[in-house]
Amino acid sequence: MNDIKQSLDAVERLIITHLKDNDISETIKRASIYSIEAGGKRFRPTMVLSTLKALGYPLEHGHSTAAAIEMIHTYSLIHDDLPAMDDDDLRRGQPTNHKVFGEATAILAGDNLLTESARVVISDDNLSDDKKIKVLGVLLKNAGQKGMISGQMLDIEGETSPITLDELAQIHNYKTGALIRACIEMACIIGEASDDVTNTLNRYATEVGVLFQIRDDILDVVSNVEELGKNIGSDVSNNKTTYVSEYGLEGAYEQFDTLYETAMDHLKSIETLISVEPLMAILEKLKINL
Ligand code: GRG
Repeated sequence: MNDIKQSLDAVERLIITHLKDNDISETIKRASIYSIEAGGKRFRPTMVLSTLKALGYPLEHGHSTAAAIEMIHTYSLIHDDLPAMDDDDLRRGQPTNHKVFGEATAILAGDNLLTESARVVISDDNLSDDKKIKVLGVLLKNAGQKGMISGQMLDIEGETSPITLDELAQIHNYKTGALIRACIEMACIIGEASDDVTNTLNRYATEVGVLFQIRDDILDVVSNVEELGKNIGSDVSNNKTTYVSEYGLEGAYEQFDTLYETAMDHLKSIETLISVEPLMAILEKLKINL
């Protein structure tokens, strides 16, 4: 087992142990743990840990931060699935939180994951108070009105009328990009990266966020096409603006490849300063199944 995988297991245990420490509400405990245990790729914790590995810093120092970002991500998915938002029945291959526990409990489970994420970082004995404050500042900024929450609001407002590609990019930049950027920025604080390295890694993080979204849009179409037994490229069926609806499937693949090379070049520009391989591996992961 490699060190990132071992750390991801430790992060998982940290989240569950933290959530189990609730002798007041068994229901909140079960509902919060349910969505964490439902699975997921753990992409954001992997980004935190891979950045620390690249910086040559002990991975344990990133465990609480990796746990916190996954808790916030999971809360956002629970709330996104609610009837008032996307009204989804399945998430991570399992019934959504509100389908199992009811809407009121799902709202509270999401609130709980958000709130407790900060306490996980605060409880970390590996981090100095200075690092904790800086990490929490970045985490909460990107989760809140300067990040994911405003992105989600823009997305909801954009559903009622067609949006431009620039508006779409802005929505993604906040809705999904913000948490991804936070992973790198927090790891740079913990791993004491130089300003030069931090700046380059922040650019790389923005590119990873966009790659993540283009990939999601491509897979959405490809899996729908497979499901419906249709001919790839013939149909971008709903009228949502996506990278595929704007550029076509081939165009979206091209956008992906171009950005992938740019992100690789950014990493290569600092390869004498840090070990860029774990961050290159993230880019390679994004290519899998495309
Ligand atoms: C409700 C506050 C609030 C925010 C919701 C991120 C978000 C904001 C909603 C998710 C909607 C969505 C499906 C976006 C597409 C890209 C995305 C974030 C997919 C889910 O992330 P993955 O693929 O999921 O990392 P796993 O399950 O692997 O963790």
